Amino acid sequence: MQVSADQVQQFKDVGYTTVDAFFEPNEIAAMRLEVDKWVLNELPRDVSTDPQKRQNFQLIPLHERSALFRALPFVPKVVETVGALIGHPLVKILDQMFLKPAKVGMGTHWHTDNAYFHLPDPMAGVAMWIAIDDANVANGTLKVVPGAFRKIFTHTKDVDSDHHIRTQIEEAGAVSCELEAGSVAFFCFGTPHATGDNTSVKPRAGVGIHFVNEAKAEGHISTRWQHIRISGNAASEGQREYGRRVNFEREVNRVLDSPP
Ligand SMILES: O=C(O)CCC(=O)C(=O)O
Repeated sequence: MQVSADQVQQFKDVGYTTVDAFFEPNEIAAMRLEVDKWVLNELPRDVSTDPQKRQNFQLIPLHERSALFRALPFVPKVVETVGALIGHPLVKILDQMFLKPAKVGMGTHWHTDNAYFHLPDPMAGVAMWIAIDDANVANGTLKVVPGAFRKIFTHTKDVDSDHHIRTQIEEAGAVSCELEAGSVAFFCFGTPHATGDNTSVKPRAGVGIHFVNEAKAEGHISTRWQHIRISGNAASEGQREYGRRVNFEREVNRVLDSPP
């Protein structure tokens, strides 16, 4: 198992935890190549409202674009870890990539995921945020507010983004999650989080994948979201949803063998 009992306890107590080197170097190298391919094909969209000033590129969903990311939620270490945090049966409801270009990369303002997903229990859902590149304060890594996941935060339209919402946070209580590429942050749907501007000279990408405990969230998962069964009796390794069993290792090798 990739996550320790202390990390699981931290998640349950304060609503987030981080796991260093969650993915192997070859796995994160393959993810990086997928991001390069998307950028080459101009798939990520700038969602900022003032692109002359700052830009925030987003690609959503990923599973339609990438067999690698289609398979990733089914990887045993992902299933075990997410299951240890929120319990089984798991469904994946969203996958997306954020890319902050060098110098002009714009952060994503403070929000909780539950402001989008509306689950009665904010601990019934978790986001897995994967550092595709080394993520630090200078390039706007993920920030979270520990221990605030049961509070209700009012959200309003984010005027810097064409579709996001945001809340206001007292930043003094926030923690920056500095993560090397391949490391991961897990935070529950109630945890306020944000990313900062990328002031560095290199672009920085992160992937967010959202999971829900289907039993705890029964009747509350909107049909707006994906519904990919990852664990439990109805899970089929992707056969039901994609018509074929997924295989992450196969996709890692395929991507590494044919870079864009
Ligand atoms: O990477 C980002 O800029 C934002 C990620 C995020 O807020 C999310 O996945 O919910």
